[in-house]
Amino acid sequence: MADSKDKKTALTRRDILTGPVKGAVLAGAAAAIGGGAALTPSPAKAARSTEVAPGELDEYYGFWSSGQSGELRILGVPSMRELMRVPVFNRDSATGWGITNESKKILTEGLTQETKEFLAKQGRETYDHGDLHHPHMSFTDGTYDGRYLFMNDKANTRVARVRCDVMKPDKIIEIPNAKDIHGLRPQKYPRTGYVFANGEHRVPLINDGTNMDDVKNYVSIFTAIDGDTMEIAWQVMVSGNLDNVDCDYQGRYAMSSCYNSEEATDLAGMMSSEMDHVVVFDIARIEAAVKAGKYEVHNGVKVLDGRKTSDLGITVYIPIPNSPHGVNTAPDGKYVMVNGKLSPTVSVIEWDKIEAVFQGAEPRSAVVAEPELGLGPLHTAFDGKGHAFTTLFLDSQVVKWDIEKAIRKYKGEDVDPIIEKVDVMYQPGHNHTSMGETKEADGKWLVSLNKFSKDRFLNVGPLKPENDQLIDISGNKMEVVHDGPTFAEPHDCIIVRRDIVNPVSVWDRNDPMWAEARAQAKADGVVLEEGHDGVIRDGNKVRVYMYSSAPTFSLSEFRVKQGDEVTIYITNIDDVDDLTHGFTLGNHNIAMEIAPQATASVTFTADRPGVHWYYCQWFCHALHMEMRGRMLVEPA
Ligand code: CUK
Ligand code: CUA
Repeated sequence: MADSKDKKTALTRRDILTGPVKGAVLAGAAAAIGGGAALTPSPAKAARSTEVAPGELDEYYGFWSSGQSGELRILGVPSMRELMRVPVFNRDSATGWGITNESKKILTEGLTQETKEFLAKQGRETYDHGDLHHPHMSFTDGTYDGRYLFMNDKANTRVARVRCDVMKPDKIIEIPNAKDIHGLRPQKYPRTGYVFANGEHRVPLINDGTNMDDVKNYVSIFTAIDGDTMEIAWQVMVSGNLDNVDCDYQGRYAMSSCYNSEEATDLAGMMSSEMDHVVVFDIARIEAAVKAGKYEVHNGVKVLDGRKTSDLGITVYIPIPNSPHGVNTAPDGKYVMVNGKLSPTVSVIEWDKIEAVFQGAEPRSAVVAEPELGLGPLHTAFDGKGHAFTTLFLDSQVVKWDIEKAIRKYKGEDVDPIIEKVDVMYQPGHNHTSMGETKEADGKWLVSLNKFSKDRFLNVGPLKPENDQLIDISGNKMEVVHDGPTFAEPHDCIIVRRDIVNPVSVWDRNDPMWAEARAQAKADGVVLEEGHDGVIRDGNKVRVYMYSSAPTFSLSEFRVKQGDEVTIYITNIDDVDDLTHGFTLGNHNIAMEIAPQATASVTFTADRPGVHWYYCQWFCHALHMEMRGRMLVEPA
């Protein structure tokens, strides 16, 4: 029995980091890192408090991915309090996402025709899950503008947009031709603009089963989406597996890391070569090629050839050691970091040296530094003061280093770019600094999203939470100041100054979210805003309109016949901050949220004769339990 007693007798990493041996171990680590690394343990220094007192507000919004949970999460930073979960690719029991007509429309209308047919044969309208890795905000002039959040679904090859005014998705599109969207970033300048999305896995471009063994001709697909319309602008075929992406502050390029330049389909093959690459996309050259008609149309999308063998001149390939992963542009606008993953290095590329590569210069001439930082570098964040912070997955550390010193070292000077390493618990993937992917990086906080929590929390069984740690980077020494358990599985997050994000508290009655409900009501002579109610029969279709006003539904009962197709429209006429009602119809698989001034609707077949209660499931009033009514279904 591996119990906690056993653990206490052995020296765990936790003991090392908190116990009396800490100083000795850290001193040893300093020696191992070598000269220049100031790692002498400081006497307990008062880190900036992460405590945000009851009633006080956080300084930053954190937008967190949830990986295979499929939702977007909103946290307050620095308290790390989870504020909201925004269902996107998943289904949600609390809000009815995936149940209401309004959410189903968003979840289904962007699917490809082929997917709709495939799912229909499975008896489904849309995918039930998603794998959300990368949430990023829209930009204007190099910084966040508070309009939208964009995010990918790796599992079902989709990209979603969330409106920041109401924090709900308004568009979810499936990307044709590509397979499994992983890296995603919005254009930083002049604005978003494009949203760039990497199709990770290689498949035949015409993937109809006729050419499955022709592995050499598989392609991965880079997609540019118009962030305003959520339509696909163009796609580029690429050599190698696309992983992560970022773009510059000049609006000229996007850059994707590629592992498996070998283009193998098994692990040994994918690892056989020492060098992989990044691929750089020249946006103006691509737009010119589109204008000149140098594309093929596949599934309604313009696809250009940007493979190594292409002579279109829209991409260049820069060799990078061993399966690079994260791509992160520094806030100075000059450099972009490509994280080595299987190589202990981060390759620093100067954006200004890329045009020469397009004109024929040796591709590696754009690399201006390649510091060796530690084992398993995955992602890099910035403080806006010339420092970079890289996660070391295998070393379970974050390393702080000096960008200019790394460049000088690459030129041959005897300097050590590494400033400090801090232990994180355990195995970090992404990290992110406050405003760190904008030109307004402010160097206050760093979040390390750790894939393992092991012994950091009470044991909850074999499946453990992740551990998101908050690090104070405002001083000379990095200091881990908070452990934040999270459920599966934050890959990435952004930390946005709160003045940039300004959601509403009450919906606008004319919101486009329920435009179809409004149009149907109008056709039925019902004015939703005026709190009309009633039951309209239209053949075997029945439309039930009611409004909610704490603590009542305007209809305490309605009657339908077995076999009717029933649509229930509920408008919450309460105009009060935080007065959300709900509608749950017992044993019908129906529940939905109706926030102040919103309308929500749901359609089902009334196939269970008898009495069924509907009730409000969001506690809204002292008489909340009494907020209910009966659906009477007459037998056929
Ligand atoms: S990826 Cu998960 S740790 Cu999907 Cu951004 Cu690097
Ligand atoms: Cu309305 Cu509870």
